Amino acid sequence: MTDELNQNLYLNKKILVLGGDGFCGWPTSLHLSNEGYEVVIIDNLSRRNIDNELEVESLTPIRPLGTRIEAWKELTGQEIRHINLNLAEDYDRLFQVIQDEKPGAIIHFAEQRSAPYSMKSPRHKRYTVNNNMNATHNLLCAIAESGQDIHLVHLGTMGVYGYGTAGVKIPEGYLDVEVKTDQGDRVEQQILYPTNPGSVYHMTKSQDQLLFQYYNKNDQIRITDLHQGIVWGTNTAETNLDERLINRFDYDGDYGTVLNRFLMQAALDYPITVHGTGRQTRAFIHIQDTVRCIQLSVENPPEKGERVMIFNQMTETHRVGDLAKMVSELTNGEIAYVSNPRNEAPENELHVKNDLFISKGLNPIMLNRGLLEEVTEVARRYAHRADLSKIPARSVWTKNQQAGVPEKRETVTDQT
Ligand code: USQ
Repeated sequence: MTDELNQNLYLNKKILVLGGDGFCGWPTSLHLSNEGYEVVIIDNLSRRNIDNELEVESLTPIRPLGTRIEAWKELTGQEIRHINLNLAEDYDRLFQVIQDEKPGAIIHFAEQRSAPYSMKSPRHKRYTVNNNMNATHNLLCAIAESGQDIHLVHLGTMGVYGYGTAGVKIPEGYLDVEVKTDQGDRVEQQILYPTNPGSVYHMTKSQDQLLFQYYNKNDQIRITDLHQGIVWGTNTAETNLDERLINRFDYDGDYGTVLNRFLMQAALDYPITVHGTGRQTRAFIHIQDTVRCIQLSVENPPEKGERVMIFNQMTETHRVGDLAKMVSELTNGEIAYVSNPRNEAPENELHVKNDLFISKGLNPIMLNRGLLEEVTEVARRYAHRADLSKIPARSVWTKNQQAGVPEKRETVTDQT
């Protein structure tokens, strides 16, 4: 029976990509479509609406989703469909889509993904919790209700672990522990690695883990949870095919992530904003590897009844300050040590296992001069689109933190 189910899952090449218009979702949709999957994007365009709210745009000129999809069809003959629905609010339509489409897999990117955005105000905290928790729960509930054997692949985060070290490399989701029983015996167990989120956003992804554990146990849903590090880079083989397919490049203080921000800052002759000491160590992955990892997960589903499969989707770790120095050397950019707007440890070590993806065939792309220069070139090409007043990170974690504004830009940014 299990073999038969596995076979069906393998043969069913229809995939729903929830959040398929976003930074990771769009290149993943194209990659899977290119690999012969039938892709249906489900997206309520919330990320574009947040750009409107924040009065900022992607540095690269991303086209409307309809134009992107048309361009893809024109170039490759492959059809990608789009269904506009709000997962967190429209359970009935979500259920109907699953009933109608009968996908083999669903990839779930459809969550608010910025830590600074999630910390801006009570409204942003509440939106992030309501949106992310309801989206994930509605999805699990609908898959269970459908009774279909659908493999759910979720984009989680390395941030669920916190960035500390317990004297061991961070394992892939589960920690071996030894418990002393009442009788004094020692029993070995594996538990979910204790979560230690650093923002409301990271907290929602920690909560997701419990939802997965429960629905996996109760309804035997096959689930893969990808604990991804910080993504860098912009384009992939597919988004590079035509300018109409170009991927997002977030550079603003809320959505821009650290390495892409440093490269963009240097390209625009803006100081490279290192928060605090710069001795924070984080995990990284290139966007091209993100899409490969998603494909590998789709093609290696857990067995029916197997516990949630957790992969650490990262390829290397770096200290933020070392990245700043590397970018500075590459570009002659100036480094500014600014106030850290986040409530985070000033320094940490980070050692992470990523054996599972390597065992499935990932040949990691490591940080290299050529790829760093490619991002810098993209940033230079679209430098005229940048609004410098949007660069500093102004979302503070508590009243004790201050915005990360480089000193000599204080006057410029305060005027805007
Ligand atoms: N940082 C700077 N200067 C900047 C921006 C950031 O020093 O201009 C520092 C931050 O203080 C932090 C580190 O760089 O110590 C990483 O910040 P980030 O914005 O690149 O990454 P983060 O907020 O952790 O979130 C991003 C994605 C999120 C994903 C996460 C993976 O937005 O969706 O889950 O990376 S991870 O960091 O491994 O948890």
